Parts: sequence; C-alpha cells; structure tokens
Amino acid sequence: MDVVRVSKRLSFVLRHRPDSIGIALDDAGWVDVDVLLTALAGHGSRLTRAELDHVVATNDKRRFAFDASGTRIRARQGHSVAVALGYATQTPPGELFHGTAERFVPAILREGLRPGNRHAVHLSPDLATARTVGARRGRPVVLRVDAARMAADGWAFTRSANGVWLVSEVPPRFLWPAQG
Ligand code: HQG
Repeated sequence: MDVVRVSKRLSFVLRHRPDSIGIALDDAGWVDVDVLLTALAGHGSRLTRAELDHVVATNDKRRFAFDASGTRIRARQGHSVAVALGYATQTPPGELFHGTAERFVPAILREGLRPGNRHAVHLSPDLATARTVGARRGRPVVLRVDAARMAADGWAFTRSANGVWLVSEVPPRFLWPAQG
C-alpha cells in the first residue's frame, strides 16, 4: 500500500468530493468506515480496515480521526464541503503564524487572509510549521497574526485536534511579516 497516495485520496474524498465515490458525509463530516471502504473498493482503491488504521495512525499531520467507537471516520480540518466540525472556541496564543508564498503577500496585506476554498483560514502555532506550509506553494514568507488582539476584538478561534488554529478570516490590520 502506498500510504501517501491513500492519504491523498482520503483527503480528497473526506474534505472535498465524497460524491466522487458515491458517499455522503453527515453534518459533522463523519462517514461509516464500512461505507467508506466499500465505496473506495468500488472505485479502484481496495483497502483493508487494518491498512486504514495504519494510514490514520501514521499520518504526518493527523489529518483523519475515528469517532470514539471506531466505526466512523472524518477529516479533522481542511474541508471545502459544508461541515460543522464542532470544535469548541478557544482562546488562542498571543500570536499565530501563517505561511504563504511570496507572490501572495501583497494581496494578503491589502485584503487580509481569506479562506479561499476552505472553510477557514489555517494558522500555525509556530514559525517553523508556517514556513513549511508556505513552502508548498513557492518561496515561503511567514506572516505574524496578532491573535491576542483579534480574540480581544471578538474573533472566534477554534483549534483542530492536530494543533492547526482556524479562524474565518484575518483582516490586514492584524497581520505583519515575520522575520526569520
Ligand atoms: C493564500 C495544509 C491571495 C494563502 C497545510 C494560501 C495547512 C491569499 C492559499 C493547510 C489570500 C490558500 C492550509 C489573499 C489567503 N490573497 N492569497 N487575500 N488569503 N491566501 O491550501 O493555509 O496537507 O487553502 O496564504 O499544511 O496554505 O491539507 O491554505 O497560500 O495546514 O492537511 O491562499 O493545508 O494541510 O491555500 O494551507 P490553502 P494553506 P493539509
């Protein structure tokens, strides 16, 4: 089994296109594991439950989660389909980071961080993680987010179980380039 390939397929199905294999997610993004495995098998990706467990357990960014009973699975974040993930609002650390590619910086400083196709803007708890995220798209630049002031102004932050902070948008007044 190619673990990375399976992870990418799961991300695609569980975040963006469950319909591509003929399944539907519930309101919180869950689908029965049996339903998922049967649908994947019917669309060219035969996978055992043990293999799925392995992918979920070893995923570098803990992208997927089983429910408490282990009978349902969902993506922890990153959806473009409508789901209510149900993470509690939390007070963020004083500052958070966003890694992006150099070419996006002028637009971001002008109009703020927008969620794009996803539901939320994704923020990293540390500079190194943000740089890695930014490097996916080109020469990385890290922006610092004044999360303390945003929280004080009433913006709701949630934290995914893998440490990614989510917020609906970040207006430009809370952003500035980070050094290093
Ligand atoms: C940029 C991965 C122009 C934004 C990563 C980013 C992360 C703007 C891109 C997670 C903009 C959207 C999320 C504006 C934002 N003008 N560009 N106003 N506002 N952008 O992939 O944060 O592997 O949707 O900077 O590791 O890069 O999927 O978001 O470059 O944690 O689990 O628009 O995805 O995790 O790109 O990445 P994305 P992201 P996974």
